Amino acid sequence: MAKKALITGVTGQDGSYLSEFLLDKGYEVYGMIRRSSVDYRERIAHLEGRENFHLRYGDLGDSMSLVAVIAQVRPDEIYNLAAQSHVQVSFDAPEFTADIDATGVLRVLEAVRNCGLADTCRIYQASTSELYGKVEEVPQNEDTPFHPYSPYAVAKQYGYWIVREYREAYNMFCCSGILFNHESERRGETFVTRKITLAASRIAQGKQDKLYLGNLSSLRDWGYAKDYVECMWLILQQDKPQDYVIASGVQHSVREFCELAFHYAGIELEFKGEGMDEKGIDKATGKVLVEVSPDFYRPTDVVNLFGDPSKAKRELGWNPQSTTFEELVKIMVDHDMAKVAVERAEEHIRLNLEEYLEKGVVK
Ligand code: F7E
Repeated sequence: MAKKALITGVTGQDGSYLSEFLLDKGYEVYGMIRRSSVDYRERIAHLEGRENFHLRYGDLGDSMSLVAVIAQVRPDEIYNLAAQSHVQVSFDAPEFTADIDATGVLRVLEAVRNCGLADTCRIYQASTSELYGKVEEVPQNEDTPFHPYSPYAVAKQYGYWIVREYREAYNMFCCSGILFNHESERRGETFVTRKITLAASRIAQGKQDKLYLGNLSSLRDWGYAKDYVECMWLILQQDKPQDYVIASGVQHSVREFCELAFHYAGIELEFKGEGMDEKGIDKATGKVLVEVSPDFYRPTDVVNLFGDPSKAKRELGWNPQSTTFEELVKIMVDHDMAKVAVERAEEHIRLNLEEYLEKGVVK
């Protein structure tokens, strides 16, 4: 019998890659989605209708729906990826963030217990490097103390500890993957990497004049999301439930990400000035293409994330460098250059059609 996996947050970047990964492994995959009048299923549209891929309605804010889905699916593995995952948004919606990212985790664990699956169902919790926050050591590993530095991180810290508590109190097989930033061509457009690769592609093709960013000096450990979902699965295949840091082990600044993305889009940038006056200038034309805006600064910002993935390498046999930073940026820029080119072609066709309709060439 095929194993059954339930993925919350299936419509997100990680949910879509994990679904593909588990389907390839022969799993029966159940994705949990929320009812919405807006279509947000773009990332999983290609999977809908596949024999082993099913969607069920449920919400981390609604215990009854979780119990109903879990009782019906009776999963062997649950991947709890659903969250309010935007750090900046968590300052504007802290209560909602706490409800979903903290209490939501508890609701999943309790639903599993209430369905009588505590001894058989393994649970993966999407934890985060944001727990290290205002970092107390560099690089960060599984023993580094936490210092959460946003409402998002504080909520996620509850999620992390409640998973540990259920592991110890009820002997449940539940684990956290402490994932550092992981990006891809499917990344949401308001996270800094995707915002940059899309803007670089639009600027290179004459569809945007400037990119406004916040803290250019912020340091991150960026990996490829497609590689990271394999770890989620590996963590649940171990003999003992444990938590793991998943990171690339390489650190870059937002500024460096920007320079490389523009380079792959065919523009050589150089940064001049400091703080709010820093600007990214096109070396060839002297035009200012990147500026700093206070709108993208956070009340408290995490500025030095750098993961040590030694344990994952050693115990999971995982290669943190199977996609390098340079390859990641290139994959994202290539994708967005093509996306912008298609948008331009569509716009061109639409404008021509409007003109032909006006002139009566086509009716
Ligand atoms: O910011 C700085 C910003 O929003 C990265 C989530 O997946 O990873 C993600 O959280 C850095 C921060 O991701 C802009 O201040 C500068 O220092 O791409 P981000 P994040 O906050 O690191 C962790 C692991 C998670 O768990 C989260 O769910 O970039 N930054 N200028 C900017 N950030 C944004 N978004 N926009 C800017 O214009």
